[in-house]
Amino acid sequence: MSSICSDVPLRSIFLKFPLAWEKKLIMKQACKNPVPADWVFHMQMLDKDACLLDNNKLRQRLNQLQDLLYLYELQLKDILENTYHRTNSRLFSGNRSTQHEMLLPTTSGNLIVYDQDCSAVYNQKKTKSGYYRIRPRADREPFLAYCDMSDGGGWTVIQRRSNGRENFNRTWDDYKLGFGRFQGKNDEYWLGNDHIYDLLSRGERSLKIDLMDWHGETRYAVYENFQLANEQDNYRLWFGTYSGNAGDALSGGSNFEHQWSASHRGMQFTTFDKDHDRFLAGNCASENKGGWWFNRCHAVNLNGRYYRRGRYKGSHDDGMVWSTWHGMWYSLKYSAMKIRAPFFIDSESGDAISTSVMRTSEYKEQGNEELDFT
Ligand SMILES: [Ca+2]
Repeated sequence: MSSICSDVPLRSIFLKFPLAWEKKLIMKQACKNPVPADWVFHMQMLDKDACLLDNNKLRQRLNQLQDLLYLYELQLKDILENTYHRTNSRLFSGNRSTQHEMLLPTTSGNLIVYDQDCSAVYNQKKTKSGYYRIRPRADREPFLAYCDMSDGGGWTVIQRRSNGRENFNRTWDDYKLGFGRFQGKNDEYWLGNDHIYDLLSRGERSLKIDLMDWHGETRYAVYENFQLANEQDNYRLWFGTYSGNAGDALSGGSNFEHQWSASHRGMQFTTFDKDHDRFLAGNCASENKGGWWFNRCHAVNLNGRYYRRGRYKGSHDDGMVWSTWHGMWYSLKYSAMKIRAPFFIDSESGDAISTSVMRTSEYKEQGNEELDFT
């Protein structure tokens, strides 16, 4: 007859009674009352099954933890290097399984905490310009935006034109959701009216517009109290006091008559497929080749056609216009619209654009052609 005194199942019994005096007691009891061989065999099988089960569970858990580690390593890399992962990447779509969430220690919370805007990113001592994933509203998905950390830092770029590669003659929905490339520091994009609205609705905002012409000259305009209404009010535009050296074109210029028909203050957003402008006989977005807060029609058309020579001709003043600087028939080379919390305000000129934009000669060297999106 086999005895439990010398058999394997003791290991599992000992695991449950780890103290030395407990083990001694068990040994004593077991050796006093030898156990029948079939019972020992049965216990051995149970012990083996339990071991296998435990082993499988541990292995499964290990795999899950390895997956999680991989996931968070990638996310960390995403944040640290500002690399762009397209939204179709499941890793970043927020669709992590609930099982993963449940596995997280309860004290850790969400490991990825997104900053609400680029000012918040800057305040986290992340002072390198680049693309960051931000989340102005906790109940919406985070999204990428270029954070301009020069020029005082903390700017969230909502629009950029720099090379004419992106089509800005787009639908309401495109302007609502945003479009363009979010990779290179000069990539052209529109952040999206919903995203801009969410950023602005967090509080009063300052808007700064950096401009460059085809001679490399730069100008800027700053507007206090930049606000948008929501989509129900067609993203109606509001802005306060102007400062800068580009001229107050958003208010329609210095001419009072022009202001009445060209000021963008209080205007709703118009695209070629949704007309909310004050031009009764037509659609300003169709004429001027981009979505904007048109009056009848504009003194600023920064989402207009990208002409590569500055001066242009046409049946409509559809270029990238800032009328108070170069007039209606000059299309600029570069524009960046960026917003920031007012406590960040300083009115220094955006020197950064002179280094971040290619010079005209470089464009030509690279064989860039004028793109026509009409
Ligand atoms: Ca109209």
